[in-house]
Amino acid sequence: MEKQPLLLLGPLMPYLTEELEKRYAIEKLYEETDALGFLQQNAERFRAAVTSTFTGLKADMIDLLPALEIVSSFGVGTDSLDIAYAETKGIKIANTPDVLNEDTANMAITLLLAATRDIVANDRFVREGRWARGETPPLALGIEGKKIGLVGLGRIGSVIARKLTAFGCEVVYHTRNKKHDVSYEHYSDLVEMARRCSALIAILPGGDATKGVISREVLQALGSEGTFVNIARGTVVDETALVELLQSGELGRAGLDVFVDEPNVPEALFALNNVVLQPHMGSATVETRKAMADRVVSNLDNYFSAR
Ligand code: 8YV
Repeated sequence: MEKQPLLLLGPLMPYLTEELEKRYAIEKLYEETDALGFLQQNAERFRAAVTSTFTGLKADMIDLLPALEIVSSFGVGTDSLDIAYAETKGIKIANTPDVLNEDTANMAITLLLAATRDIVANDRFVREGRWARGETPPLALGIEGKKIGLVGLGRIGSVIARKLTAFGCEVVYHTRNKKHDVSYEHYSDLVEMARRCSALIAILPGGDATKGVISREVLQALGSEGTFVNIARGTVVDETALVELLQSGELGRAGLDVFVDEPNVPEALFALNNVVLQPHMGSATVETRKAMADRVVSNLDNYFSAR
């Protein structure tokens, strides 16, 4: 039976490309020197496409693919996908939720522990020979018994909450609406929650609705003994304020996996000893990325097996 044509909008991990190639007649738009010309000649062939949170899916691309019925996206975040516009065209958008919850939550916990225990600064301390020269690093911070505020309590946030509880932390959360199926204390006022917490962990969706939700005021309320962890999107925090407050010490520590203009990270952070930096590695383990890839494939297989 002839394979269904499938358009890959951006580069994918090799395993995913190989799995798709077994099942579909794939075309790699990102390898076309004249992508627009290619689409003008071939768009009608594609009922399905694959993208990722990094490549995204904007209205102008949707308009160039009039036969599109389904787009399977590698990643759980949908802030780079124009879902509303896709829905007006009757296009189904499928992402890869759930399979990345545990490892992304583990990265949040890792960043919290690495930041509060000064892991990166003390690694540098040893490598620079300062310990051998008789210097002693400053005491770090514990998390046992501390109040940790989650900004967002969705699938991943709920796993973070479970893990923090196992570490003996008191979990509280801020969401627009209180959740009635959880026992954690809800704060409708994020500044108030920040004021009462030892750390904040951002795990809310990216996009216009959450842009700058973690403001300068929130970070100042968290304060010089506070720790901010971002495992969500760079856009959810006032990044300029974050950098300035970390530089001045008005914010104690940070563990950051995401940034506004990835892969470009504010260089002022590089010299700081009170921040841990990661290149958007939340779900980036062998096991989880394979599970995400398998989900991208199953999204498509399930769609076409029902038609
Ligand atoms: C991925 C993510 O690493 O799933 C998401 O939304 O941010 C991460 O899990 C990345 O976006 C994959 O492109």
